[in-house]
Amino acid sequence: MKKTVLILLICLVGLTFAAQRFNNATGSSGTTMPDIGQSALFADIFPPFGQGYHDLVAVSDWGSDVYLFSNDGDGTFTREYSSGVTSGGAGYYTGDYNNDGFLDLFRASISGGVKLYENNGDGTLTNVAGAAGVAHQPGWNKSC
Ligand SMILES: [Ca+2]
Ligand SMILES: [Ca+2]
Repeated sequence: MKKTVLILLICLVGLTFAAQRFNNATGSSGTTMPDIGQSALFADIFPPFGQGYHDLVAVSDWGSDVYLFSNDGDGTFTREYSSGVTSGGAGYYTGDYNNDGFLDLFRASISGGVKLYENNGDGTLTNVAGAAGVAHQPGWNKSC
């Protein structure tokens, strides 16, 4: 009896791991970028908020461009060109620095300094690094 239960448990664990596969959906999701990707994160940056569809921020210091994609909720993304976030970097970090309920973006860069983009809640973000006192950070900056 114990041997049968053990075999069933092993089979269930094996089926669970077998069901967790990843497929490359870059092309079908609309998130192709021509530059070498250096860092990326998923977060609820663009409206609508709170629906569980995290948006994508991908960046590279080598390409000097940032790729912001809003999640369409159907497995595809739309690139956001008018968000106000215009430059690449070594990485972005997200958090709600001003506690207004909208996730903001902090950009680190190898050569371009740091930027703090405050989320306006309407699909745009504003660089407030100067007002927040974090504009000039000499040297290489990197985020996770
Ligand atoms: Ca969203
Ligand atoms: Ca905020």
